[in-house]
Amino acid sequence: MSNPASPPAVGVVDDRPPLTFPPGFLWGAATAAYQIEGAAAEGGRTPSIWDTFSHTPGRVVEGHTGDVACDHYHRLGSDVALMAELGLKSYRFSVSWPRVQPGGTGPANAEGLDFYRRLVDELLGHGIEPWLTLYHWDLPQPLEDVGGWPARDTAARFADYATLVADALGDRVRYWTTLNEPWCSAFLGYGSGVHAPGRSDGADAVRAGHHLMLGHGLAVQALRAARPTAEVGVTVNLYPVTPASEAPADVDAARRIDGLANRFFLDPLLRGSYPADLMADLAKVTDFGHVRDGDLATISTPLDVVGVNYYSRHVVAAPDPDAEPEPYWRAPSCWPGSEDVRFVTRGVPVTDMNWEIDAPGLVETLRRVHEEYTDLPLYVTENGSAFVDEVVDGRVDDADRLAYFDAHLRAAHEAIEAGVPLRGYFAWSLMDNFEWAWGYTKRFGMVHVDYDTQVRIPKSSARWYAEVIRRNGLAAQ
Ligand code: IFM
Repeated sequence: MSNPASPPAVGVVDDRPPLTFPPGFLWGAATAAYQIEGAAAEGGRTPSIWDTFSHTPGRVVEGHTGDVACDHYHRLGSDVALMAELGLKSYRFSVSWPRVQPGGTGPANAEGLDFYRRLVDELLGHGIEPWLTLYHWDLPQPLEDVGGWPARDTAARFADYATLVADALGDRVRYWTTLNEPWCSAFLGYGSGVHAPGRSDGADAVRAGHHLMLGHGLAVQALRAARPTAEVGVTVNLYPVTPASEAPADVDAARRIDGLANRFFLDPLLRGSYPADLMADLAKVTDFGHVRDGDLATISTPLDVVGVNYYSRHVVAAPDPDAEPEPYWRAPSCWPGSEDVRFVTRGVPVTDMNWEIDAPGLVETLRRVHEEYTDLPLYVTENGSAFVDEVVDGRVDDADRLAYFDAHLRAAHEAIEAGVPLRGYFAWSLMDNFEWAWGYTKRFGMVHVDYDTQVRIPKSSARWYAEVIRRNGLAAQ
């Protein structure tokens, strides 16, 4: 494969050295079930909250749904062959709960499990390590109908589901992630309501976050009981949170958002407690009466690995003292109790999601998790960017995305040199897919997908990444 030109821009002298990653570094790419599989009503699968949400007018841009998505359900063989061509060492995918346990309770659906068995066998046959995520946001709709994640019972249902999947696939899957980005499930799903199930209640969002973590802890125990040799972890999406100025009010705004975005999850999962300042911030939203004795011990059940998803940084400022009579923050918010904190843009380059590109933030994030929370092996389980792509003569030259990966891999290497036990990196995403409330309008893939024909075209970033994997590092520029 060719190694297309990498950043920086033409005319800029680049003396960056080649970088080599530690032996055995796990190079991968990630996807999620609802974003790629399609076959929404096939093989015994029943609706999840995302089927309901995406079929509700006005919820997803242009009314897009995951009904067909990338049709991966029917293209598993050729998709894995493509992964092998790119030289992936690992593939991180998620299991669709309503495909393997329709309705979210009761026995497993053999046809659903067979799909994942075939996927895993195909991966292993190509020497690609399967990395399985149990929950990437597709709660079976009947569980939402009886309360969803704000209801405590959902945590127990999740552990039952974990046992079904471990019994079926535990003999061939080594790496298990319980939840992907519980912040999104809780605060986008039940706070701002921009994600499924589209509910907007701060107290429900906080309860959902707690029960997601409780479900995680119970699932870790279930996985260990079913497969003592499994390597089990959780994936959190983390952001450095920077105050817009050194003014005490801005610094306090950063503390609050850091509490909700990062410490709400890191502290219970890795320290077995909620931060006192966060609980004080949330006092006007909830009395934490949903937390029962023993929950935090369950939530902090020891793990083998921690997954970090990193995309960008938050820069925040204190509430606007001149806010209008009907302040913007009356709208449903994903920051309960801190709705009035302002998110500031710095004018630095952004991706097509309007997210600031901030590679040093990855170093900061990984160092923080390692230095403040855990000695466990860390994996970047997602990192990537959406940009507008153009197919020209059958090629997609995605120089922006390639530069984003390059900068973040250099950051990952810097973190390793600073002592972080970073063991692997998964690009988000293997291929363009259903970007939740944005439907198919945002492209994160290293592989371009034509949604009319389902033709896949590896972009320049994919060819470049293949070369990175082959060298186990970055070439001198
Ligand atoms: O597409 C999502 C993914 O499902 C979870 N992490 C962030 C990605 C980009 O928004």
